[in-house]
Amino acid sequence: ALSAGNASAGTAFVHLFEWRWNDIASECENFLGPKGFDAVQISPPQEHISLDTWWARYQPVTYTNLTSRSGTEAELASMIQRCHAAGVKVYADMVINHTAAWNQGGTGWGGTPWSVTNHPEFSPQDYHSDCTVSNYGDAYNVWNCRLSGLPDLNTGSGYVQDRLAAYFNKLKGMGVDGFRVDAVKHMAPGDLQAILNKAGNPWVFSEVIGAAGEAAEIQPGNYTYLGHVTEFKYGTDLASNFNGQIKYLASIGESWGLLPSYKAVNFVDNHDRERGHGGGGNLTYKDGAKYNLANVFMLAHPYGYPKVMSGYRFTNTDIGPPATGPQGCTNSAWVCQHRWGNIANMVGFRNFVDGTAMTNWWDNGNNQIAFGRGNKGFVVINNESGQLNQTLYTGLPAGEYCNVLAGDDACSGHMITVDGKGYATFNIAANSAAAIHGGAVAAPCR
Ligand code: LM2
Ligand code: CA
Repeated sequence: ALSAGNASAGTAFVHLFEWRWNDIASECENFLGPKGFDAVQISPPQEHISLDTWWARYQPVTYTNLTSRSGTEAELASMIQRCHAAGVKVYADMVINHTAAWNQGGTGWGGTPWSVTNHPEFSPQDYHSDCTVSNYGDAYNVWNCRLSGLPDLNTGSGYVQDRLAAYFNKLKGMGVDGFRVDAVKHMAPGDLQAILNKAGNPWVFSEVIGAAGEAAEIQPGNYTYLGHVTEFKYGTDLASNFNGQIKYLASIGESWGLLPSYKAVNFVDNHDRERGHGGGGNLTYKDGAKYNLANVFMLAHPYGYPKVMSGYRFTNTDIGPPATGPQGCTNSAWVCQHRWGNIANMVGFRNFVDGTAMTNWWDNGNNQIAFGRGNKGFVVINNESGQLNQTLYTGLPAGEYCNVLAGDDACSGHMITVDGKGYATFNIAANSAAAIHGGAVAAPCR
């Protein structure tokens, strides 16, 4: 957590996928901090292969030269400081299961020559013997063979663990607050545990994609003792219900086979899923209003530690980021989901209602729902193509509340009146939502 003097502890974070360090620093100052985002997940900061694909970032060339498409080590260090000053934590994406493979060799982004048989930082004995990940019924195969042909580091070796821990420690020394660990399903839990121990046990969330029918040892629940774990089923559950009937979301949570809420990093989509990599079935920015509403639901509902995806427009699923940066999200080549008014203002909602349970659920038996968070906030979601007109019990104290989803600024939208008995009337257009909370009320506007 950040030290005293910073914004209140937050509850949700954003992945600024393929953003440059300098652009992230500005975004922390101009938007993420003011809107109450807890943290930003950044693209992998290590040196990677030179190729105009986003997935080049997942092919490490060195762990010591922190020069990447996002910028230099000095720019990385400066960004971390500027984000901290804005009250935003930084989570680095750690690709430690494997090193580069593409074309068997080349020159890294930072100028380092490399090849599969002569890696700049590891020797042949630092890798598992060559075999292919091919049988998800066999944990040994998934952990110790090559994922997509990528040379598989022997993460059980003390030497390899020391080198990888040194990478963690370097980033920690620069101020990184936590880590997304990539491809954790492809490492034995004990291997990652040893690496994290050598790195002083930082806050992490492990990327483990659960799938029925696969080996028990590689399921997400086997990694929760190391920290948070990605909950991929959350996003596909949201998609199937937003494409079906959202009334069923009344019970989403552990009873749906999801990880315990306090261990889960949940998301509507991520950088892989929006491209159909590693599976599909998620809503993405291309789904427009439905995607927006799914994010509103995620941020309003108490489950998990949600992550908002924010990337760039694409048709080709391999292509790297636009040549010019987002420029404060004025460059439309970037989607900037986190700047969509509805999504960002729900971060403020989530921060305000933090610690309260879901209350006062209402639905129309179909695709209109509403629920409260204790007596602090209330949200109404209309996932139908017709208007919603309802007077609902909100549980909130009487007052004039700002509909934080009606305008970019919390108080520029429409006002919603909660009467002395806790009821309010909502008139909500098709495929949109309304949200009110005690942190955004009329006169004085705060
Ligand atoms: C992940 N999670 O476990 C990342 O979230 C995912 O984005 C990564 O795959 C994966 N692990 C490995 O870090 C991406 C991408 C792959 C890509 C790899 C390596 O989804 O398509 O594979 O990064 O860059 C690419 C080529 C593939 C090729 C491989 C090796 O698409 O055809 O395999 O590189 O050169 C021969
Ligand atoms: Ca492995």
